[in-house]
Amino acid sequence: MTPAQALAVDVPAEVRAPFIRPPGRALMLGHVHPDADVLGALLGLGLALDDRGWTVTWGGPHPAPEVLRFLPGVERYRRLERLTGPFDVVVTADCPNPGRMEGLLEQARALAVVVVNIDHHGDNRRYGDVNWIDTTAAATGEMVYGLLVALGSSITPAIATNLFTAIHTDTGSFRYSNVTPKTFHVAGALVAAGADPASVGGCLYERRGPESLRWLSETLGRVRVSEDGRLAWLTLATGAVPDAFIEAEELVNYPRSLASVRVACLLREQGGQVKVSLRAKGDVDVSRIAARFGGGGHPNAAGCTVAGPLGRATDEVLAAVRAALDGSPPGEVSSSGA
Ligand SMILES: [Mn+2]
Repeated sequence: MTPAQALAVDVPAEVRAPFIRPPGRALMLGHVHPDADVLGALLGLGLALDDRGWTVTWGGPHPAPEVLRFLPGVERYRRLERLTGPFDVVVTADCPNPGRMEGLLEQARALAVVVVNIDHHGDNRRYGDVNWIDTTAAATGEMVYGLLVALGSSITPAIATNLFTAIHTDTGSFRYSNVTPKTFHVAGALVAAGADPASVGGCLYERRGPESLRWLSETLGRVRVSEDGRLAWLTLATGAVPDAFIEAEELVNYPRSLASVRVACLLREQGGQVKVSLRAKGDVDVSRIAARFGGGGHPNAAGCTVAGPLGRATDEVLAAVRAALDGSPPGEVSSSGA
């Protein structure tokens, strides 16, 4: 197999079609609290269109978080309330649930010729005019790379950095079970195109503020582990540590990192509600647990929002996780992830 063959990605013609036309107007629409896969995919694709002469708007219900302000072009991603169209194409990325765009999708639909929904979540609700859902992709950024290759777009260092960062974060730095040979081929091509792994890793993980280790110790002291060791959780009441710190850290990875743990939970109180992050190591499908509370995600990484107070939400979620653990066969813990 030559590298070129290995990199070939099967992109359906209907996904390519909206972009094969004279330069038009495009909206790259993100969802609430955009992460690196959302931003990297939208910036990577949008910058490629921009390079081809398109007029591109980027944004969503929330701005890009501080920790991702290093992404090339991120200064063009804005908080959006009222959209000004028309748009020849609207792209959503990594967003299974249209409700997470808080009304912006409905506005966009009225202003757009076509909505292209690009995602790797199996529970995607297929709300686009074109729906490209590939659950074998480690990240939406990996899919966008394939689309750009299929379109014959040149991958600039700025585009490569965005897509590489999307893949880097969604794979837990290439550690999770979603990593395939294709993931490494795409990551390799992106590095060849100008993404700098040391720089991206440094920006993501080595820019903590001076207070953050104190907050981290405050946080780690709250991790609880079930008697049988299979379940670990972390609860954070409003104001326990700063929001910016929580958003900059994948705190659920600390309870997850214990050898005996099969499901880890982070429960974070926010404005009367509790945001729940669930992680599994392969033998419990946490997306099904999240779905019971109106959320969703991947089998090994999912989330939902539950009504407060924190104590009751914690009891409800842990009960659901315990039931799922009891329903799954005991056995060895496989190493797998988001
Ligand atoms: Mn993703």
